Amino acid sequence: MRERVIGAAQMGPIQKSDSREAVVSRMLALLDRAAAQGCDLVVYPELALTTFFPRWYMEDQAEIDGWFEREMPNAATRPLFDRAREHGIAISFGYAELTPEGHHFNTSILTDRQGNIVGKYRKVHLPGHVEYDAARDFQHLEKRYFEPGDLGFETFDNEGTLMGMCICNDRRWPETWRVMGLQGVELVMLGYNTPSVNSQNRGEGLSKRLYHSELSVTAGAYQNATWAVAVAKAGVEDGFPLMGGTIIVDPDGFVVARTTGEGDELIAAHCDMERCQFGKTTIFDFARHRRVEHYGRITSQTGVER
Ligand code: CDV
Repeated sequence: MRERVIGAAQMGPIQKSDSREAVVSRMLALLDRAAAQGCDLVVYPELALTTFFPRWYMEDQAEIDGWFEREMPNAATRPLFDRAREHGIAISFGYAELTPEGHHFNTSILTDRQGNIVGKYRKVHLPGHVEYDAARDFQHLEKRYFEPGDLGFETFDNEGTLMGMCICNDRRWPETWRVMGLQGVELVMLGYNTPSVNSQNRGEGLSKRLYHSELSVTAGAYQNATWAVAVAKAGVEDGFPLMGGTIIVDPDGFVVARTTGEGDELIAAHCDMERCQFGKTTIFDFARHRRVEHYGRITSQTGVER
């Protein structure tokens, strides 16, 4: 399939007390809307099945593990896989993964249109901190609850489209996009939970936060000549606001569809994968133009050095 109809299924807030089943029923409603619009792929947010639990400081490992899924699909999510198969829609969504070996990851999966999982990604760039931080307006404890992903930025041929995933903070790192760009990626899917307020700078303002998100995604799409879908979980979760700003971006870096609110909302766009070819064969023809002899610092160093 070279032309895909892609749906971005923004989700409104999920409260701490909401069950997985209640959340999945909202995801099903969005999926039905996507089917009515002819979508063949639907992308949901990061940690789509629960509230953004890393804002809560927890010490009890059993309580922490309660936010994680031990298998996928499981009893709560099976209806989503079944409905997607009935509609012939591929899906991608994020969840907290607890592996049989006891590892904890912030994960996204991708299915084909028959409901088979054909791709998995585990978040590499984990923001936040490990211990309770009284200096912040609120906590962001991803570094406490998750290990950095161990799967890299793989791409997957999903029924003729080369797809890759990243998650939330990953979108702000050009390395994320370029590693997928170097595999010829045609569609990057990502979900996010981005607080509307900067916990370390409450004066920052929502418009700047929305701008930085859109800037990251449009630049990543343009510089790698790929379609991109960035999907928010938005609205106020137990008093903590998350921003919206869900967008679908073309390989020239232009936004072709965007949400308007902070609730459950489905947007869709016709995305011709052939449109990636112009950028990939001209200004971003990597084989002709990249100068790797000057890029050593990218992989040999993390912090700033002179
Ligand atoms: N879930 C996230 O990764 N959120 C980060 C916030 C903490 C800045 C983000 O990059 O949106």
